[in-house]
Amino acid sequence: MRALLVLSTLLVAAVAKDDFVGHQVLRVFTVDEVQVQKVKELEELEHLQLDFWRGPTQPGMPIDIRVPFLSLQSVKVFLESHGIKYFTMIEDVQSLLDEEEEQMFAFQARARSTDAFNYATYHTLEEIYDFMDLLVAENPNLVSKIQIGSSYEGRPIYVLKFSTGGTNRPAFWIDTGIHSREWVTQASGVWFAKKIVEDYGKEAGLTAFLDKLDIFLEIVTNPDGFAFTHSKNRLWRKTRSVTPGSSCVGVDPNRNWDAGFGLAGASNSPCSETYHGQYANSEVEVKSIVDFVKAHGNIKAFVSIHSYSQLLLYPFGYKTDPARDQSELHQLAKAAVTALSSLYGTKYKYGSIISTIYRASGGTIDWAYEQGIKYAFTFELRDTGFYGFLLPASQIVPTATETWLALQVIMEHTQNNLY
Ligand code: O2S
Ligand code: ZN
Repeated sequence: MRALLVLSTLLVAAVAKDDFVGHQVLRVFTVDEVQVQKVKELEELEHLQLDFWRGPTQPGMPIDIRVPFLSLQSVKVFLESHGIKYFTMIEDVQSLLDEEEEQMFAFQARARSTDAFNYATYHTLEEIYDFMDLLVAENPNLVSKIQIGSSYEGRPIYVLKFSTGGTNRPAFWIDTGIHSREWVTQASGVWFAKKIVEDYGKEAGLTAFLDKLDIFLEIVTNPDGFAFTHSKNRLWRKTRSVTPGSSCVGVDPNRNWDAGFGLAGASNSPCSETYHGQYANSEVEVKSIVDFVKAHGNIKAFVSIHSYSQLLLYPFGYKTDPARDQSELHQLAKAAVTALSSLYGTKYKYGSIISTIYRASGGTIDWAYEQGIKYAFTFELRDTGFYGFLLPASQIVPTATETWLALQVIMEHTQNNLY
């Protein structure tokens, strides 16, 4: 009986989702470099199991940390003893997760067309993959689905191609969801796909664009991670690959590209959320894009979408040198952000990665830019931290809609400045 009990407890633990009861997200404010260093010391204490939603950068930049219930006391005492100010931004992470799950279940019905699809709720991997098939079936002359590879765990990796013909036309790349927990990004990717088929032939700008260029859209760029956010841990960021010799799983797919790979701005530790992996392109989810982009050879813009913080960023992340096209990229970012804000007043900051958030090496758009793809941008969508990764589903459509305005500016500029 006892053995049975132990066994069933183990089984439940293996199958059940991780819970975040009593976990809080603290927003921490540092005033000087000494305090920043103190917070970095916290980051090194693996037993606390802290999850830095926004890592320490310069003094004055807010730091967001998810703190498990059992670490709350020690973290708060540590901060207070060093005179570091903070407040509790999310009181109980689990209660937000419960609301999110309830919302998803209320809209579970399987859509039989993309018109019936609910864009205002979060979806599972299966639902998004079904959506892609519906979209292709409904628009066979505009949309096709390309499998560019298989994930570490064997899931197909799909890219949607929007094309009105021609051969190897100049192309515009968009990916969402490379960090699996950034759910508003995959949800926005779905919305963009529908928007493109709706507007083609109706809206002059997009129609003209698609008469000259193709669009590639990878909605679920990290399928294993995404499946894991649904089945086990809503806050999983990395891939799900196994590192020999470590019990920690996953590589940060935004530190795994061959651009300043392994330099400052990524972690050597397999347990870190920013672990760069054993070598550049070790993650098949990254390698599949690299191979695809190289084989294509005519991609002119590369936009990689993350959340959260409301930023529009361009290279570089791994070095302070300005990009050769810095002034053009800066002007373009400004125009894009202005368009985005025009809808609901959502405020974005913009600039190079390293000057705007932090040093980050091995990143997607640094690689794209160094491949000669001039219009390389990363978005960090809503919000600025009130919900962080747990953005309520009611904000999906507004977020996607305003972001589309910014994308249109970048698309039009790309179209008018083909090189
Ligand atoms: O850490 C990250 O990968 C950031 C973006 C980088 C360009 C620094 C995402 S999570 C927004
Ligand atoms: Zn991200």
